[in-house]
Amino acid sequence: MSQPASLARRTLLAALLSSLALPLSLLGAGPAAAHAIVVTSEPAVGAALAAAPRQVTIRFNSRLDHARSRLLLIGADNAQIPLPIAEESDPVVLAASLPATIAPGEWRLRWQVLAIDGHITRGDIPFTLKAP
Ligand SMILES: [Cu+2]
Repeated sequence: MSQPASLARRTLLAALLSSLALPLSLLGAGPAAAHAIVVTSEPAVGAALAAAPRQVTIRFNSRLDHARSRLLLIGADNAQIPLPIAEESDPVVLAASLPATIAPGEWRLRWQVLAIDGHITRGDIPFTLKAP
């Protein structure tokens, strides 16, 4: 009678351990795998544009929380213009309209995004608007 009982206990223990193993392995793999980093952007890093873009678009490797992500346009004088995040159906894309007129010169697009894994990443995309 003790044999089946201890077998049942070991089976239960094994089941408990394997149910723990999945969340633990997800925790181990998640942070490194899911940080949002830029895949492509429009304008691209270092772009020299002849005309001011109407919209900026940044594509990431991970789904974003758009409500908790930010975009700033920073001029050569370090003035910061917050850009309202556009409604975007693609969960990995951050987009915003630019002000109607931006002056020729050096600009930086500063992004900060919250990925769905809960981690915040940020970076700059510098570009130049050439004088006409
Ligand atoms: Cu992460």
